[in-house]
Amino acid sequence: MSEHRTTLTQYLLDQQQKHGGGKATGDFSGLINAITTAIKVISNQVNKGALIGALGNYGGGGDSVNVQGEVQKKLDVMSNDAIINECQGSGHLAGMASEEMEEIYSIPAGLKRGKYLLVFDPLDGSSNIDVNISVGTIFSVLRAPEGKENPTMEDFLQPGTQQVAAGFAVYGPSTMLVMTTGHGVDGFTLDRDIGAFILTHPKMSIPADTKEFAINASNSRFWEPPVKRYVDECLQGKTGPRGTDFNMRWIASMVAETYRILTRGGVFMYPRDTKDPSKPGRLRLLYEGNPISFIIEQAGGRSITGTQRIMEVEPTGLHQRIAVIFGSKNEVDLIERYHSDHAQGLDREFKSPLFNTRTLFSAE
Ligand code: AFP
Repeated sequence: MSEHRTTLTQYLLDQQQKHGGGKATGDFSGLINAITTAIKVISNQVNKGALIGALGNYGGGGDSVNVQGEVQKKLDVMSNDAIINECQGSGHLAGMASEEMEEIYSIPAGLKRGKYLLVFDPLDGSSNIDVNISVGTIFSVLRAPEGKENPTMEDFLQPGTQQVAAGFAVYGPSTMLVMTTGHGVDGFTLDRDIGAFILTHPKMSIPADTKEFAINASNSRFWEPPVKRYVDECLQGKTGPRGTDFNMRWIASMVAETYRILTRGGVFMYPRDTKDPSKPGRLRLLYEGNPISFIIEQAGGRSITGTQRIMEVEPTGLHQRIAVIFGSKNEVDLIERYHSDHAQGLDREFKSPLFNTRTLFSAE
């Protein structure tokens, strides 16, 4: 007899029963089904790649650039279209916003509106597509303002603590869906034979400690002192103040790093740096920082800018960037303390020759 398995559809019905307070209308479940249908479409497109002409840059001869000033990949646009097409007619949304679209997307006239807003990065890590490294989709569900036919951009500017749900897909050796509705984090694997997501990783939890960190070390000369101090100590390993060796990863695909951290712990850092002082970070708050932070916190981890909980940052723009440091709680606590020490001038003593503490990165 085949062992019992829970499909995403059954999971949503169970969650609706458990947490819907008897008043659930099925709207939320309907929205998640629409989003995950789009994710299946994207998974298929990513999986086929060159076979369907999905590789390379969008825009034929002249490369097209998105609102971020980054060259758009064909799959960026195809993934954005998949989400718009699958979700706009679901009847559960009052509007959408995407990394790939400068303005918010209003639900076309004639289509039923719903009570949620959907914010998403249709394809995260897209610089990895042509080299066949895992990429993903990130989404965040917010409440739409009641009684407002067409929400404005300002209605999307909600802090991460207001999220109803958040999730991401990783298009890797398996297509995985990871999601939270505020009651823990659950992981699903796409069974292509039946076209359904199966609950395979219930109640994902991040170990509080880790010996693995992820950061793009080519930016080290731009890092602020607390980050330099933290990474320096990790690199000193057993010979330094941490007294143990660390491992380093950098996949340049945040969803893949996030999934690894959910599975075995770790720390991901894309901190504020001096490379472009006009930008407080590389990653975007509304459709990367907030949804990933919601999942990380729900799995027992922490997610900060260095000095503040990311989910408490008051958004000021649809595409605003944010510094991102998240993962194993005790490690993120330490990084936060190093930022606090620096702000109070307490870390200067560590530079004094007395302590003979040499940084492996050139001092600023
Ligand atoms: P792309 O989607 O433009 O590839 O950016 C991916 C990303 O936002 C995040 O997923 C990675 O962790 C980070 O950028 C990689 O940044 P670097 O290319 O500077 O390492």
